This record gives sequence, C-alpha cells and structure tokens, in this order.
Amino acid sequence: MRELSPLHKARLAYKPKLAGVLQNGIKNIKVNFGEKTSAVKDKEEIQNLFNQVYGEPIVSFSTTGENLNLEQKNVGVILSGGQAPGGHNVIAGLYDALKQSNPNNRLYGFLGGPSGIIEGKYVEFDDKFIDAYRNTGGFDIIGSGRTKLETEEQFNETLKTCEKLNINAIVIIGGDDSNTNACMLAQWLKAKNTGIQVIGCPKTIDGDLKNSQIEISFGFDTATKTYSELIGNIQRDANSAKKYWHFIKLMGRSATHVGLEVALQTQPNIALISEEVEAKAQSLKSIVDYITNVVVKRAEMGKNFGVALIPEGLIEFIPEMKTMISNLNDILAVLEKDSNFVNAQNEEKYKTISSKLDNNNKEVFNSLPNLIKAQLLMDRDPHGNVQVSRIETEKLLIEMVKANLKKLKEEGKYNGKFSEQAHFFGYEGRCAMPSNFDADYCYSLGYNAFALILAGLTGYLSCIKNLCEPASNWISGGVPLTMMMNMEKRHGKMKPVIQKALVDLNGPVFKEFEAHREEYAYNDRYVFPGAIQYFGPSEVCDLTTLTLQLEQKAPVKC
Ligand code: FBP
Repeated sequence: MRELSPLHKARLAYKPKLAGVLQNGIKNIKVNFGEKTSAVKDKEEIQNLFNQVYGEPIVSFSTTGENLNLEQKNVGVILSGGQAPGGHNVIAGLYDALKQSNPNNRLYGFLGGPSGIIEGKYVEFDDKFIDAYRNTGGFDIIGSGRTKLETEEQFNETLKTCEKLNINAIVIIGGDDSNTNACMLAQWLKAKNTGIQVIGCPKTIDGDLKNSQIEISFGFDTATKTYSELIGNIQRDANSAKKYWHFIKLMGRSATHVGLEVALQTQPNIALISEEVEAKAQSLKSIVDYITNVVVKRAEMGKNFGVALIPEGLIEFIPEMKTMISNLNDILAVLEKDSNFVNAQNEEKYKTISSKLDNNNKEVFNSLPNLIKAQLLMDRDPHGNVQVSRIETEKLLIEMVKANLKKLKEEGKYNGKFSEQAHFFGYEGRCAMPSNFDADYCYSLGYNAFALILAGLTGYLSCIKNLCEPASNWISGGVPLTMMMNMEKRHGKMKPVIQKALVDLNGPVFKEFEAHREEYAYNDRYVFPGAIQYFGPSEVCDLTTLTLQLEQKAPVKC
C-alpha cells in the first residue's frame, strides 16, 4: 500500500516563495501607517457597531535590518467556511514566522472551524505536524466549519479558551462572512480590554472577497485552473463524439468570477454571467430562449453538441427569482420556528408558502418544478445564505430548453438532436493541490499575518499586493476590516457584513469575454488548458489567472 503519491511527496518539499520584504525575515520588519480609513457604505452604522476598531489606517511593511529581539507570543488559528486550496500553507507561513520570531512561541489550531475555539477543542502544532501538510490542498489539518461567531455567550467562551492557553492573538482564515465575524470578535475583545488581537486572511475560491486593497482571495487561482482543466477535457470529448450538450454548473455562490475566469480559459459555446442577467433584468424565460437559440443555430450548422457554463448563484440574480427568494427568506425565518410547518410534508409546505407569498412571487414559486421548490426550502447556512450549491439550476435549464426545442420541432423550426449531460463542478476544485501561485500567496499571507500581530494590530486583514509580479516584488501589509463593510439584510434583519465584490460589467475581464463570446458560441474556439503544472518553466507554472492579469493590466500571457 502506498501512503503518498509521488507528486504529494515532491510537493511536501516545495519551498514557497515569500513576498518582498518578508524575505528578510520576521525580525527585520517595520510597520508603516498610511491614511485613516472609513467603511465602504453605511459609515455611521459601521462606526457605531465597531467603535473600537473602526477607521484605523492601512499599513504596509518595510525592512529594518535590525534583527529585533521579539517577545514570546501564543497564537490560535481557525479555518472557517468552505475549503480553498492553500489553507494549509497559510498555517505553515504563520507557524514559520512565529517560530522564527521566538522559538518559544506556540501555535494552536482550533478544530472544526469557529466552534473549536468556543468549545476549547484544539491541537498544538510542531514541526512534524506542519511538515506533513506543506503545499497540500484541503483543510483537513484542523478541519473547518461554518459556525457564526456573534453572540455574547460565544465570545465569552472564546475568551475563556484564550485565557486558558494564554493566547495573544487569533488568526481567522475565511471569506466575507467569516472575516465579518473576525471583526466582531476583534471589537468585543478590544472593548473588554483583553489585549487579544484578531487578524483575518482572505480565503474563498469564489474570488468575491476583493476590493481596492485585496487583489484576490486565495484558492481562486487553483480552483479555476482545476475546473478549466476538466472543462477543457469535456470540450475535447464533446468535439470528438459530437453528440452531447454539456451543461456545467460552476461554484461561486454569488459572484460569477469563477465562471468568467473559466470561460476565458476554455472558451465554451455558452457562459452565463449572473451579474449581466441582473443588470439586463433578464427573466428565466429569456435566458432559456438565449440558450435555445444557440442550440438551434449550432444544429443548423450540423453541430448537435456544445458546452454551456452555468454560474452556481444564477438563480438569485434573475430579478423575478431574487425578489421571490427574498420574500421566501422572510417567510421561512418565521415558519422555521413553527413545528407544524417543520414537520409537514413538502406538498403541504409549498401550499403554506404559496399562501403567504406576495402575488407575483407566488406565481414565480408555483411555476417551478417541485425539485427546485424543495431545494429552495433547504436550510439556509448559518450566515443566512441560500445553499445554491444544492439547487440544480443546470437541470432546470436543461428541462426548459428541451421543452422549447420540442415546441420548435413541432412547428418545423428545429431539426436537430439534443442529448444532454449535466455536471456540477465545485467540490472537485476546492481541495486541489495548490498551484505555485496559491502555495506562495498563502504562505506569504500566513507569514504576513504574524507580522501584523507583532505590529500590535487588531481587526485587520492580511494583505499581499502586486500579485502579477514575481513574488519578490509583492507588497505586504494590512487592511482594517471595517473598511470593507456595509449593512445588508440577513435572516430578515440588517447586519454588518463585508461587501462582496461582484463581476464588474464595465471591467476589462467581462469586456474581454463579451468581445469574443459570439465567436466562442458558433466557431468552436475551445481551449484545452490541461492540468496544473508544479515543476517546470515559470511561464507555465507560476502564471496566475487571466482575471488578475486583465485587472492589473499586466500583459496577458496564456
Ligand atoms: P466560502 O465563501 O466559505 O469560501 O465558500 C464558498 C463555497 O465554496 C461556494 O462556492 C459554495 O456555494 C459553498 O461554499 C458550498 O458550501 P458547502 O461547503 O457548505 O456545501
């Protein structure tokens, strides 16, 4: 029996590249304070809610050359939310910085996400432990979870755990929701004068935790490369057999950054962009008509095959569905407390809901197949999000396109064949072995998080910039979490949350796609990216995404 694959072994020995000044070592870093910040929106509410940590300046690091003697520190780390390739390297970078700073420093990992710190479940890392996880995918080093850290009771339990382990700082590796919680915890701990700091790290394959300071969240690079490989392979299969239409739903709960990047990498016949659907107020019917038109036109060219990419979050961006889901969420928030409703059969539940929905929403809800209705009723995640990964939009679209084609055939307007294959790519990419980019970026984010701790900061997100350049030119620093916040409705109430970055329809990434999609639709411009390469020429192994290259106006290399 083999314990590790040959590539796994080779990756354990890979030495990730550190960002710019961090290469001089943790004892030689000096913090520089920039301008004070404010919230992205709803400034007054955010300032009132986070009066202890609001408005702090952006910081950057430079080198001192002083080789400082640094005091002993204990740190706790939490992996929060969905897996993303590179999480293990964030912990490895944090561990290495902490041990280089002072060998007596200790790093504790809380088990199973935020609940680990509340329940006091932890491990202490040592060299052997960390070495077994370097440059590997997954979050299995300590596990992850979606518990929302927000109540007084949870904060009190967290404090008890920190006091027991004499913890000076907590690092929370998470997406927008988890970093919102990081900020709430930072505020609470500072208000109580505990001296315990909280630092976040930007994680999510969805790529929607980005802004003027954060260029990209980690994991996006590897996940999109993994999906692009798979989709390239499917395109080759479709182009070889010429008999299937593949409808592929791609992860990305809200924004379509994943779908857009993969579309640029692979050039499929159809790629829907949720943000465009919303901006053009497209109805479900008009989306289905658009797909049907491409299928019919390709059939006229003798091509009864193709590939269509469907963003996971599409359903929530179709205006009529969005309005209905928002109404449904408010209704469910009340009904979930009613045991008669909770224990009723699905058919009964649909009737109750239908009777409570506003008129237009009722019509939209009733028009959906029962399969989709049932999926819309599934539990929201602890942050109040619809679990779109469980809604089979690709199947809904296939059924509706089929119905359209049947009608067109009866009218003598379509003479092709439509055989479909439905796929959902999400979990396949979230734990892939991190690309060199993610391995280096994550290691730097973790190392940098410790530099922020040494600088005495709290309520900050670890930030590494200039990411299209070689790692030696990357710029490291920190951004106050409150700078990214605004108020949004969750579980029927207005809550402070980090604003998600959606696809910018006037930005260079969408424009690049828009300029070529017609060509992709009919002329089979498929690109086959192949597997992620870890060893070999830098222009193959170290390249980051087209999204980052286009956004940073770096010369696009593909
Ligand atoms: P995060 O925002 O926590 O990184 O998770 C994103 C994501 O991967 C989405 O793309 C997907 O909709 C969701 O997680 C699936 O969640 P789960 O792992 O709970 O099924």
